[in-house]
Amino acid sequence: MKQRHIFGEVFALETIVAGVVFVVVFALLGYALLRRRAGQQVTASERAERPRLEGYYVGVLTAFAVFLVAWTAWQNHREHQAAERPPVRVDVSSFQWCWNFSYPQAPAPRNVTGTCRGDDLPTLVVPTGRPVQLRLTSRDVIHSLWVPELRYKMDAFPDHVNTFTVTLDREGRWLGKCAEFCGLRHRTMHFWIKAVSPEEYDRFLQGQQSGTGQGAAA
Ligand SMILES: [Cu+2]
Repeated sequence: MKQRHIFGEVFALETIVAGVVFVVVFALLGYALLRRRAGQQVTASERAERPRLEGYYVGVLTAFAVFLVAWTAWQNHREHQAAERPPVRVDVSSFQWCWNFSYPQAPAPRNVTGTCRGDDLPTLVVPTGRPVQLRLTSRDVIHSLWVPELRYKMDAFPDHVNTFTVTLDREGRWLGKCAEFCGLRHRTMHFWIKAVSPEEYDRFLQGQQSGTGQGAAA
C-alpha cells in the first residue's frame, strides 16, 4: 500500500534523525559532566563566546530542520498525488458516535452506517487496485478517521470536507477508529475498512452483496 509505504519511510528517517540527535546530546552532556566534576582542579575558561562554533551549531540545526520539513512536505505531496483515472468516491460522515459511508456513484443511493455498539460496526467497502477518494466530514464535533494498520489518519470537521485518495493493493479487512476525543462513547467509535476485488465491489454497489458487516445498508 503506497501510503503505508511512504509513511513507513517518513517514520523511519525521522526516528533515525531523532535517535542521532538524542545520542549526540547525551554524549555531550556526559562528556561535560565527567570533565567538569566537582573537586577537580580545572580552571574555567575566560572565554565567554564562541561565535564560530555557535554559527556551525545553528547552521547544522537549521539544515536538519529545513531538510525534514521539505522532505516530509514532498512525501506528503507524493502521497496526495492526483489519481490518473477518476477515483471511486465515498462520502464519509462522522457523528457522535459512529460513521456513515455513502456511495454516490452507486446506481441507487447506497448508504452504510451502524451504531458502533458492540459488534454493530459499519464497514467501508472499497475496491483493490483503484484510487478511492474519501470525502470526510462531521455532523457535529471534530472526529478523526484513523486506520492504524494503514497508517492513515485525517481529521473530520463540521461544515468542512477533507479529501484524500487511497489505493489499496490487496484484499483484507482492517479496523478503523476515531482518533479525536469526541465525547462519552468516543472509545467505541470503530469501523471496518474492507478491500475487495473490483468485481465484488461492483456487485456490492449494485446491492447484490452486503459486505457491510452488521452495519445497516440501504
Ligand atoms: Cu472520537
